[in-house]
Amino acid sequence: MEKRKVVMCGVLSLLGLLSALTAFAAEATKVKKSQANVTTSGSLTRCSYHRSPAYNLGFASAVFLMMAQIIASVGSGCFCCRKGPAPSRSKFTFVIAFLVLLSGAALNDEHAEEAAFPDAYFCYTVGTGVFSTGSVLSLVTIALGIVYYLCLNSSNQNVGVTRTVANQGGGIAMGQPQIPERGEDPVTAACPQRVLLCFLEKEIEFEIVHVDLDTLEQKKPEHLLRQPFGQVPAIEDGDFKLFESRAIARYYATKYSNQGTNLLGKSLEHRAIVDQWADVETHYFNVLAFPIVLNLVIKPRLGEECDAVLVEELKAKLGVVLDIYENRLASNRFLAGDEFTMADLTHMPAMGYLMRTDVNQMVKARVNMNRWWEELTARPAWKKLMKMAGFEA
Ligand SMILES: N[C@@H](CCC(=O)N[C@@H](CS)C(=O)NCC(=O)O)C(=O)O
Repeated sequence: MEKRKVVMCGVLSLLGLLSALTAFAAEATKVKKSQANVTTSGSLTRCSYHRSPAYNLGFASAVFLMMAQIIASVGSGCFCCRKGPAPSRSKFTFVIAFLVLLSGAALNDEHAEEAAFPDAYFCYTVGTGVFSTGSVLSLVTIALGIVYYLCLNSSNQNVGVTRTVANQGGGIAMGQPQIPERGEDPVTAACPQRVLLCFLEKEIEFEIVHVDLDTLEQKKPEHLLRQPFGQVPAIEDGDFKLFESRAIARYYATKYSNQGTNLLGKSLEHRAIVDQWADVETHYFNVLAFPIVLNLVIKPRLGEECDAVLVEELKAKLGVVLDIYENRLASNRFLAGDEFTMADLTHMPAMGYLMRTDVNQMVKARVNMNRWWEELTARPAWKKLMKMAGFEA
């Protein structure tokens, strides 16, 4: 289990234990009926007792419980959503336990009350077992909270997705990027990979915040503030926020034009050629490559059926596009000329996935495309990205 999950479960268990122990202590020290002083003088009856330790203990127990509930909700990133197996049940037991503990505590405060009708008078003290019930309900609430937190934070090794947060201060070059170790959250989604590849080529320092597609974390209000279509990636660069992987890559390539690989081109004309082939990727290549990857890679992982007929149609159309690439690469080392640029980079994530399917035959059959792809995948930035994606050791 990840360290943060272990810490979270530890904190919640500790708070649960404290809540339960203080509630049991309140049970042991509560005002008993025999300790209430009932006196009658004339027509007036008076009930009085001193504040017992159960007042503070019951109150402390309710506070520990509330802290645990808030921490579990914040940790799950979900205050009022209904996903997961236990949210509504944990809220129900929380409310009951909280009210039982608070009202039990209140009935242990110093008390003095007079009644004019002795026959109708009743001296209220907390009944036996009230705090114990609160204590058990606290434990149940926190156990459900832990289950809920773990469910909403379970990471899927195959379809992990990334929200990328740039972590560069004041536009100052920060030297070598810090490559996050291959951990439990590999960056497998193609669009975030485009941005990461740009960071790696440009030697930009960054921090990754993973967004779990399996639990639809990308559709949560806090993520929609960054990406209103409920997708990844999105970046934060100080106060500046941006979504759309291609726009993000262009933004960083421009902002850090003086470091790492020049991805944008050297002259007005060269930049226009780079843009032209980058646009070809968006409008001719990706519209075919994406649904092929969806059907051949993503759907089978999710246990969904692949549309084989559609894939064959898409492959036929992709062949025409690849012929144009083959022709271009016959006289150019890279798509926009002699140098590796954004035009090549932007193809790489989807190409990487296509090459893991039988579409790789279509590339291998084209000599220049094959040579181009081998050169692209030999780049150190790509190798680092593949490690982060969990594809290579
Ligand atoms: N045009 C967007 C596409 C973003 C996109 O399709 N992201 C996928 C992952 S590659 C995603 O978030 N899928 C989850 C979903 O649509 O709910 C970009 O390039 O950023």
